[in-house]
Amino acid sequence: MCRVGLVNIEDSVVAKIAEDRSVSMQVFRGQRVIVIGAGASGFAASRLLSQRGALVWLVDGGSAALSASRIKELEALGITVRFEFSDLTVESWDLGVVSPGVARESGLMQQLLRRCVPVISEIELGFRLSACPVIAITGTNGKTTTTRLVETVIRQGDRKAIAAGNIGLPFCSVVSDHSDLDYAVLEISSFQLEHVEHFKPKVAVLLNLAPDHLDRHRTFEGYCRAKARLFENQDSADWAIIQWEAKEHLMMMGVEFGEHVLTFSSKNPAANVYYERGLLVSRIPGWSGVLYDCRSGRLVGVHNAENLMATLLVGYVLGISLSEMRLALAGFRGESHRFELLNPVGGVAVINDSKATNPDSLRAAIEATDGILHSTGSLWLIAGGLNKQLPFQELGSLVAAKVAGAYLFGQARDEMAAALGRHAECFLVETLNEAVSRAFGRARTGDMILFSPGCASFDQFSNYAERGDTFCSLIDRMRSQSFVENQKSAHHGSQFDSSTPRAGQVPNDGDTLMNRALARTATTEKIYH
Ligand code: UMA
Ligand code: ADP
Repeated sequence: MCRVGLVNIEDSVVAKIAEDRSVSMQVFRGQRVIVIGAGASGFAASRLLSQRGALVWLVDGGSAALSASRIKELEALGITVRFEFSDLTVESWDLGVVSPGVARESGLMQQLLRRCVPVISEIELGFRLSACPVIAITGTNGKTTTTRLVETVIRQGDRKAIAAGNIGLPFCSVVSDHSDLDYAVLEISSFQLEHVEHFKPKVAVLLNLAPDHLDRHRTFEGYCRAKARLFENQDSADWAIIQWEAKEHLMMMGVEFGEHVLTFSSKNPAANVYYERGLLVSRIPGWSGVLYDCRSGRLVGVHNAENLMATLLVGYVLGISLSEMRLALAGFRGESHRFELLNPVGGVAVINDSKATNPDSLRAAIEATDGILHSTGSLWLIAGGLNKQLPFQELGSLVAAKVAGAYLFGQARDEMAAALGRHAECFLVETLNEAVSRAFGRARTGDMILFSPGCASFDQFSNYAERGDTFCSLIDRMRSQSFVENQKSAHHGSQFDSSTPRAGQVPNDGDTLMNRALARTATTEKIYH
């Protein structure tokens, strides 16, 4: 039984969850289960299955994503770990459990599907073996932020909740290690929804839909249909919380929703909760009026207002009081690498938004500078990386209106310049290091440098976090150079051209640290007009 009183979800329903799923717990005992993909999900799924009495094989078609000690840990539990394909043909399996990164087309999956072995996702397995209500959050952008927000709001007071899923901690790990949760708050990717069967969140949230992961889903429609699977098993005891525009889109595709649907929107005041000049306003009977003033928190931008609206609606459905939610949100600092305001350098504001890995998140970041960039300041964008075959053309008018110049690096730089070069000056550079140096060469006091790549990181970095950390280190270096130059300035004030103050107070003597850095990169630059 759930320990908190739910206003809108009946306690009897919550009690039944444990009952229903305890039946399915028996099902795995003695079953021969093959787990595909030896990464975090595969490790967690194998361990959980072994705990529940299954005979488990963990196979991987690539190199080990697990350390030798983790593989040993699994082998000690009696789990067979293999990195060859050939093993599959000589065994028979009752069930396959697939990691999210393994596509249907992969060799291992094809072998199982050809042999008609039923396959479920790691999330589905976790769901079948868990005993607490699930709050599931998906969308193209904002999943991690909203998952953390919801976890924070639920934990305010004496409620036990853990954020898991695509956020990094596999749901199966949570099921193995925690039996006393009030809620599991799951960030759910489109990949994780590909092989669900009974997955049925008590509260399902869809934040937005924009093109992403088309390499895996082939079309935007295929991607949207994968996301819509979040709602497919919901019934009259469950709740769907959906961005107004995403709901309209899915309904046009013929997707149907259950009885309890709540909408939110930053653009459409017809939604149950909407955004109006910094305020989040509800029109839900019995819960109407201003819910939250976005200016009282630390999250910047209309995109974050949408994340907050979704969070407040989850809290409403769970029966958490507004005062409790406001208290929780007041302390929420945001996640690293997501429109993260760094300390300014030489009067130039700097934002690290390394987690922006698609054009829509880049759009959100440029729009979010509105509230914080001084009206006379210029916006210098640093973007690029590995494009996921997504279009940048639609950003043209926004870039024309807001961006003074863009420094483009990585594999996608030519493509981005071709799309945006008519709308703003675009400078092609080889690396992030060069982009930072050149942007600081142009930025003046009152300007802003926005690092929002709009692309994946894998062409030059291991992941978005390494890319963001690299950016922050480069900014730290700029800051210390700025300090040195300022010290020099204090001693030789006349050396500096005070009419054109620049980031780091670049001296005009032609031989400064900044100028030397610029000289190193000048040869690689092309300018698009
Ligand atoms: N592998 C195969 N065959 C294949 C593909 C992969 O055998 O065809 C093997 C690889 O060799 C590797 C293992 O599978 O050893 C990796 O499995 P995985 O890619 O599913 O990675 P996990 O470590 O299990 O991490 C997954 C999610 N990864 C992906 O969806 C790609 C993590 O999301 C998630 O945090 C984790 O489960 C816990 O739930 C990451 C992600 O990038 C952060 N997600 C995408 C995103 O956010 O855009 C969807
Ligand atoms: P996800 O887990 O879906 O990738 P994150 O919260 O990690 O989402 O944010 C990823 C990127 O998207 C960041 O650049 C962030 O600033 C941006 N972002 C966050 N919320 C939204 C939203 N609701 N709409 C558009 N962009 C968003």
